[in-house]
Amino acid sequence: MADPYYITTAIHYPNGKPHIGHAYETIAADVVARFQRLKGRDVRFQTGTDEHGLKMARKAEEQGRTPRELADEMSGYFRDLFDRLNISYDRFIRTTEPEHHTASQALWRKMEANGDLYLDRYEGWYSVRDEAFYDEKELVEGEGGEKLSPQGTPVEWTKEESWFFRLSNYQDKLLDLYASQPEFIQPDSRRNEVMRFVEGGLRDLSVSRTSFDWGVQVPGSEDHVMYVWVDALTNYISGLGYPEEGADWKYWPADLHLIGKDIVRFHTVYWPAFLMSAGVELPTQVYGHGFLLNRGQKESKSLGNVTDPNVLAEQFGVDALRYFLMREIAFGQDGSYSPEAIVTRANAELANSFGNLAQRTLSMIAKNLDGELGAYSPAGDDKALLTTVQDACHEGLPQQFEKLAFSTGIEAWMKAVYACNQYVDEQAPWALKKTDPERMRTVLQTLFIALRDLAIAIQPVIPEKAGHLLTMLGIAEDARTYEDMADEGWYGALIATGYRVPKPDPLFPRLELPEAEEAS
Ligand code: ME8
Repeated sequence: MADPYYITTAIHYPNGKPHIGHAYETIAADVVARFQRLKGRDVRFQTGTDEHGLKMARKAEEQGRTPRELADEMSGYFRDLFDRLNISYDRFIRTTEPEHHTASQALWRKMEANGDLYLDRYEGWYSVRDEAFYDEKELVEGEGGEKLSPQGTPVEWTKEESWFFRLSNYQDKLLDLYASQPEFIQPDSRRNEVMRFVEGGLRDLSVSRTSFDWGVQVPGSEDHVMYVWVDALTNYISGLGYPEEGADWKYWPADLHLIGKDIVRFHTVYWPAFLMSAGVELPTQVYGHGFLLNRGQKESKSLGNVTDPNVLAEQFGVDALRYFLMREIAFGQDGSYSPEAIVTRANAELANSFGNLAQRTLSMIAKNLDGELGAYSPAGDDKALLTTVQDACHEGLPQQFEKLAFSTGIEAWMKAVYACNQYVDEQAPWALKKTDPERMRTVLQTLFIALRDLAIAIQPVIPEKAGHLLTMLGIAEDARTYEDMADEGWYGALIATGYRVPKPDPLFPRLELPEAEEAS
């Protein structure tokens, strides 16, 4: 039985259409999910939409419709985008699903039974945009002297009856958790921030609202709906059927909650405290990635620089976009994108290097060898190249991907691609065609063998193109895992079937900047 692996993204607020940050996070999670599948893990990958709360209620009101209408429409855009980006999610959860309500109420009852919930009055600051309560001392001053949350969003004074969660009781337990499981919060910089926050003292948390009703009803308290983060975090277990421990419960605890840096506190302070209170095992790791910026700036409607990720996918192709995002930015840190940067990176590494390598190798085999490969007897140079490629594909890339260091992993892989191109230039198989056709055959065979590992290894990042290349290489769909890379007998087996390499179609056409971009 394969070892279960459970990865989740944040669930996204469908108060508007998805933006590039949503695409970035979900692509990164997809790379991990595909990577773990290729390693043989039994992967469960969950994403979805976070549909309750005041932010949704207000946005719907502004538009003169119900929150449900807004959620239904916008959630559809998220799903469509993720399908278009080739996101291999197993479960797309919506927090308005009745099963999710049941699960949230079950978790609530457990926390209540543990003595961690009490009724009182909340009086303090609330940011609707962050859906977060803030202490006075955390607030910052805006340009006009107004009070803002530490994220720079408006806050409003809120006063109402509320249920409270005894977060203050969990301070020591949380500090013990961070100390005993240093991997629980990653990267380390985020871990340090959270530790400082918790060491500073924890106040009990307001966990229900009475001033609106768009949420999960608090069991036994008709006038209260749960604070949106309580039900939102519960998605990670409701999506597995909680409170029933059915067939999908084997995936809990999650191996990785992949989220952005702005919501680390919710995932590493509140969430483990809720789970401890309810007697549910804790996830293994929360990873807070960095933010994606548009030419160094945060996207916002007022700056007029909001980019629809669908348009980027359309302009540059899904795999080029995925590749760019994983390659350009050191995961964990903030990073910038622009059409120029996408075009430059994709042309240099995909079109000119990897694509060109595949294209020239397969065309020469199709043309000069009539597609027939034949038995292989490599010389020293050939073996050396294959060792370089194997080191990168069997170890370099996977070791880095395991640590979510996508860019460094791809870089290791790209170095092997460069080595192959250098080998082609040095060996000049086109010249060997007349002088030494047997040697030409060996060179082309070597490249063919190298391409198979290169294509298998990079599948998590560019699944469609790598898959297409593997098909052109004659590799069966069930022989494309990382374990398959270690199989030495595959080439002989392929030759035995009489496989003929087809004339290839180009994998990565050179990209051009869209006209509007050129003019600017
Ligand atoms: O926070 N770059 O939803 P959300 C990279 N519903 N990532 C970004 C980003 C950017 N520019 N902007 C946002 C919520 N994100 C809650 C989560 S989970 C139980 C509830 C990331 O739609 C952000 O950090 O505002 C978060 O991980 C995800 O996108 C969804 O953000």
